[in-house]
Amino acid sequence: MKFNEKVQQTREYLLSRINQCPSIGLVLGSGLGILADEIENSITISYDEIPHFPVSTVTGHKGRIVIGDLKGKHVIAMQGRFHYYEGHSLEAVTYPIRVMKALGVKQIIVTNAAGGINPAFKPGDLMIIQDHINLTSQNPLIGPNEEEFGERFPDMSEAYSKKLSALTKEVAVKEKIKVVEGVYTGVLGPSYETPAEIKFLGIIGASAVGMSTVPEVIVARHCGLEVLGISCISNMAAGISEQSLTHDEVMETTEKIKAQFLQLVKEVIAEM
Ligand code: 6GU
Repeated sequence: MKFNEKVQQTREYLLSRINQCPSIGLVLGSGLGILADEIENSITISYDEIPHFPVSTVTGHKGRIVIGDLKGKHVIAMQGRFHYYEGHSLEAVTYPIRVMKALGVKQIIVTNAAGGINPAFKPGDLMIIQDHINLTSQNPLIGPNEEEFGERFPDMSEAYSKKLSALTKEVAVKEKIKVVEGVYTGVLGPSYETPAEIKFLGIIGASAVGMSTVPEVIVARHCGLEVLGISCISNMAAGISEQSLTHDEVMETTEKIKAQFLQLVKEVIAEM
């Protein structure tokens, strides 16, 4: 079946379950899925019910979408995303972005847990993503161009919306939430980086590193979605702090920062 036909079938199915189309999409990273629990008048659909949707496996990811109202906006949230390191193709990893576009979404907020490389960062910081470096040696747009979605050579000169970043900074000041800004580097994982790799990433301009977001943002820009990216700095990367890295530390820090993360994103949505 042709790619766009698949997306249309997924869209038809979701439309049959909802009564209003979302305008904002949320991709919720490790430990940040709780934002979806705040959505009102919500309809929850697990990924395995949705035609052509991949199924998630990593712990801390629920694997469902929640559609409803948040701060006066109609939103669609992915609680649990797909990662390349799980063995999914990049087509699968980015499929939900195409589905959001097909449902009428105009803006997306992508969130993740990331390792801090900028030595001024602290675990628990919220970082507005200014830009990214794709270090995956992969690109989700490889293959015949999906003309229905966008052009062959999409511009990435403003991958992350300056307008939405500025809005987020304003909201953070108003809400007295500390935010930092920086460049997110996307790698494949699943092993964390060595200290030498982190030193290299720092030299090339990375502020933080993680295993998601880049493929989704490439596909989002291809189809013209406006993107806001927020990283929760869950730990410092290898060699930046003495501590060795564990997924448990990532989950513990996100647990602590949850309240501020929720408040920030909700107030931003209110102003979008
Ligand atoms: Cl240190 N590295 C990567 N690749 N992903 C992470 C991380 C580090 N910390 C949280 N996610």
